[in-house]
Amino acid sequence: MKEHSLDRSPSYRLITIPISHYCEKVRWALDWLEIPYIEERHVPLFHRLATRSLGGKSVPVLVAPEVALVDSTDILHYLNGKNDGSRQLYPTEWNLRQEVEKWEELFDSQLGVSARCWAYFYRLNDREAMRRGWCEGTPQIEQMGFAIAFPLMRRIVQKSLNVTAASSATSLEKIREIFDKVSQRLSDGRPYLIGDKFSAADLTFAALSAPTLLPPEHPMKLPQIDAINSEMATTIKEFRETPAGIYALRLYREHRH
Ligand SMILES: N[C@@H](CCC(=O)N[C@@H](CS)C(=O)NCC(=O)O)C(=O)O
Repeated sequence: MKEHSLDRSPSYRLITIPISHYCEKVRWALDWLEIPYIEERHVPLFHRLATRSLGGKSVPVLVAPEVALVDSTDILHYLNGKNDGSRQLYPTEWNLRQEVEKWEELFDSQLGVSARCWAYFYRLNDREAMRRGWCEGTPQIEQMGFAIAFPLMRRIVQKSLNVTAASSATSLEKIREIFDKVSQRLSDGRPYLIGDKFSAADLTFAALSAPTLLPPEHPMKLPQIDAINSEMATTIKEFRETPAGIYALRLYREHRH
């Protein structure tokens, strides 16, 4: 369990799988809004023991004093009003807010799913990489479960997410399409996707594209580019050089502390 505040009793508990980029989206939102929380990490499959009783399946789940929220976007909406108001993830102006939500939905429903499938295609067979991504900061007993059952866990994840050479290729096309869309949007020199402020749309793009960019400021220890499969590394270098990639890496540098 990782405490992100000096406060002895934060009101929020964030249930995660360490490497999950949807969890990183919420972790980043909490950090950026400066809301104290405790992160409770689980190894995949074991996470269900924590999420089931809270009405969810997937992570992230945010347990707040009055409610448990089981979807990253619902969590961001909820958190937006929970800090001192000096920072907002959604603009107050209705039209701008609609736009932020539209981009966020595109990233949630397409980029996140595609980036995960593409990255797992290269990483899932690397037991040590998966141990780092799935086990860091999780309970000892779950880490023992990983040590014993990794081959089975890998098969379940492979099957449930349909990770194959063909689906990875299709996912890569989708990621490129979204990167092109974002690059196009930024081509007039704007610093952020909507308006002149960092918003949930920017945060979601950067967090969900992390598997395709490996930002150095990511709070998980992501692999060095020289240590991964060369085909994957070449594609990451390509993404890093696109306007969308440069922008996401800048967001990590400037807004992820
Ligand atoms: N729409 C959800 C998606 C979350 C999601 O796909 N989480 C994955 C981890 S990246 C997960 O928990 N998978 C395991 C499961 O569904 O049991 C959100 O935005 O919170």
